[in-house]
Amino acid sequence: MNSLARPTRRGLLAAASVGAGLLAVPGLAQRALAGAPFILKPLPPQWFVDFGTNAEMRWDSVSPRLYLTSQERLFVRDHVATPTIDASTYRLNIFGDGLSRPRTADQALSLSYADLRRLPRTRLTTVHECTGNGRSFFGTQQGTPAAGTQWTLGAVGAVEWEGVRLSTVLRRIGLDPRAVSIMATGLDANYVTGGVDYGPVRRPFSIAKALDDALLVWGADGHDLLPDHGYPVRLLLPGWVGIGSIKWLGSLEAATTEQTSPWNTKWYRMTGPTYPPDSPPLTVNPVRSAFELAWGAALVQRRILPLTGRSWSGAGRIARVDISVDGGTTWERADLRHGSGHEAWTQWEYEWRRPERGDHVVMARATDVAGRQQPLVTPFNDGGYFFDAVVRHPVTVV
Ligand SMILES: Nc1nc2c(c(=O)[nH]1)N[C@H]1C(S)=C(S)[C@@H](COP(=O)(O)O)O[C@H]1N2
Ligand SMILES: [Mo]
Repeated sequence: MNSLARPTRRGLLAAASVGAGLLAVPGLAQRALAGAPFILKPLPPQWFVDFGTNAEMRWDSVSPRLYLTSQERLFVRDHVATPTIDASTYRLNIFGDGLSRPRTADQALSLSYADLRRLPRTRLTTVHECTGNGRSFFGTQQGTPAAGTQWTLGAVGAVEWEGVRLSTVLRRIGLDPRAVSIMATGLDANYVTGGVDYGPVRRPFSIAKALDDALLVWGADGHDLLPDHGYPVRLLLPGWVGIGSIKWLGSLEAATTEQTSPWNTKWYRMTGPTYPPDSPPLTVNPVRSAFELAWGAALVQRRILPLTGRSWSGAGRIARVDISVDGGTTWERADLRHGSGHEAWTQWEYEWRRPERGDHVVMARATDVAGRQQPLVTPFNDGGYFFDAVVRHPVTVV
């Protein structure tokens, strides 16, 4: 029977592809042995590369005609596995000494799914991206592999979210003016790795971000969130590292002191040879670009060969994109397609004139409105975060 066969295959696939490292984790090993999938939505191989607990979108499956990424096409990044949460019993607990009337966890203000959905709703389109997007290129392009999911460039999407501004919620509850940080904690199982239980996935963020554009999200692309993307409710920190957007949001702790979790001290900050030991937790995403092409795509020769793709930045819009079809020797501007009404990623097109038959390396290099330009080399960091260098994309003209 199909519904039984699929989880089994996925469970085995996941176990095989992640290897011994993850199987040392009891929760994951049990799940794999039980044949349960980590990710619940279908991951057709023409749309996704399946890494077990993670799955990346294939850029060659992206239609140049569609600006937005639907949830069914969006990458998934789970530390453990997607939980199934009942919206009718779901609660978001808000507490901390940073509220104008301080509350301990036991005294938390508890909001139901229905309470949240009654709040004033807003829609916002953002680029949603994993901090480790592009990680594989530290190895394949720069010769220094970084451990972690070997994403190419598909751990990203442009999503139209629906929810309520966190500032609306916090203002209604009342914040202490001395509050500086908020800890967001997920309801998924504890993250256990290398024999250490790090507790539930959680990461603090600044009050400034909370009061600026952070959202409590219950929908995307006009539908309820899918379980894999945080159903019933997730946090969204626009433009910031994906880890900040805690899925299956269980609690928010507002504090008058800086808070820490392994997700802002041990992971998701820069460590390694060229970084100081006290480098700050990562926040705003860098600038990146991708062609809407398979790796090593075979392109049929014609007089003018259009190349399409997208560029994006955590800091704002894309100001310009330069394309090279000769491995970086010469560059020409791509045509940017603004005016889609959205402010997330920028679609572009380049007309490759008279391409010769044979192997080529095509490259796209973006600059954002903040003046940040993609470098040609990204300095190595242990976590393999923020690979923002221009990717050397091989193609063959046939
Ligand atoms: N509770 C919880 N929130 C989480 C995660 C997680 O494993 N558990 N993964 C984070 C990471 S690293 C990323 S990149 C995004 C991925 O969101 P998506 O799976 O909806 O694309 O969720 C973030 N929020
Ligand atoms: Mo991530």
